[in-house]
Amino acid sequence: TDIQNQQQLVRETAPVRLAPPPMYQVVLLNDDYTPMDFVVHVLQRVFHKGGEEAERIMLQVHHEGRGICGIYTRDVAATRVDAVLRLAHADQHPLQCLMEPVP
Ligand code: NFA
Repeated sequence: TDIQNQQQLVRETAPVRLAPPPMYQVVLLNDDYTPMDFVVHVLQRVFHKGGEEAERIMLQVHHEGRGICGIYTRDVAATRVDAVLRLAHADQHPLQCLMEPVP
């Protein structure tokens, strides 16, 4: 039967190994105008960070110029970048956010 043939194929075929998908880090950039509280809010809302972690990332961006919000597949990273930019634009903040491939 078809099912018996299929089971035989499954047994005799080497297991398919998929390459892991390319990953992207979402990066937040510092600026002189976006309020710290707003950045913390964005990190909690978009990246599901707790208060302490959100504060830590915000301060890293503030002091070092940039910081990683998370590492995701391409679609998830792009959606989160878009969410950040929309929230910032809606409140007229210049906050910038981008994604880059993880080496
Ligand atoms: N540098 C901003 C300020 O002093 C705070 C900020 C942090 C902005 C992280 C953007 C990203 N208000």
